[in-house]
Amino acid sequence: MIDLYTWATPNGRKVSIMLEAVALEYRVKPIDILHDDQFKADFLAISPNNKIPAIVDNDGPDGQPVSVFESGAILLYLAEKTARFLPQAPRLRLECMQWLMWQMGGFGPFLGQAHHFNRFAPEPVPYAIQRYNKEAQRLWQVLDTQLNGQAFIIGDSLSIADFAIYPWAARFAWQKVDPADYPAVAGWMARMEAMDFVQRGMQVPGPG
Ligand SMILES: N[C@@H](CCC(=O)N[C@@H](CS)C(=O)NCC(=O)O)C(=O)O
Repeated sequence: MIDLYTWATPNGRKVSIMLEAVALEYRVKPIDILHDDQFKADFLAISPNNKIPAIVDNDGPDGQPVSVFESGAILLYLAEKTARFLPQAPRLRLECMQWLMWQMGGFGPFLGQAHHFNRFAPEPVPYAIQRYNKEAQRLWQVLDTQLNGQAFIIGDSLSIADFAIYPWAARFAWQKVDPADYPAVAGWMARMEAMDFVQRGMQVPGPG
């Protein structure tokens, strides 16, 4: 059994989509980041950076419980545990790693800033709005180029790169992006949305 510490955010949903995809049994432990649950001592013991998501796998590599924080590390851990959604062929595996790192370093942190300045900043900050919306458009264009002519991020095989990127793309409205301007991404999003396990993962730990 895996305990998933999460909240209704793109980073959390990367992991719930993966858990649904591989059909591992898991329990959801909501961490309400709007009410500072992430700073409580028992959560800090699992997630030293005070952020969701984190997991505890009660059946870790040596049969003992193990905790994992950072969504990219969790996706890799689960992919290796189940031997699924991480290509074995060296070139494809390398490509998958690169797009996972691209998401972790760019199509996440910068979109998060766009979310913040478009929706949550107590007052409009035009410089920041312009900076992060422009970066969002650039990142979407990079993604559109990668997806052009192929079904998923890594050619025809669905991978943890798709699971990492999709929940961030799904929040396009917060980024002031119209998927219609990025047809390859729009087609890929439709393919992702159509999958049952993606739909289930996107509802964890609730709508929103
Ligand atoms: N690099 C981290 C980022 C995690 C992250 O930013 N989590 C946010 C929610 S999406 C969070 O817990 N925020 C709470 C806070 O900043 O206090 C990962 O991918 O796991």
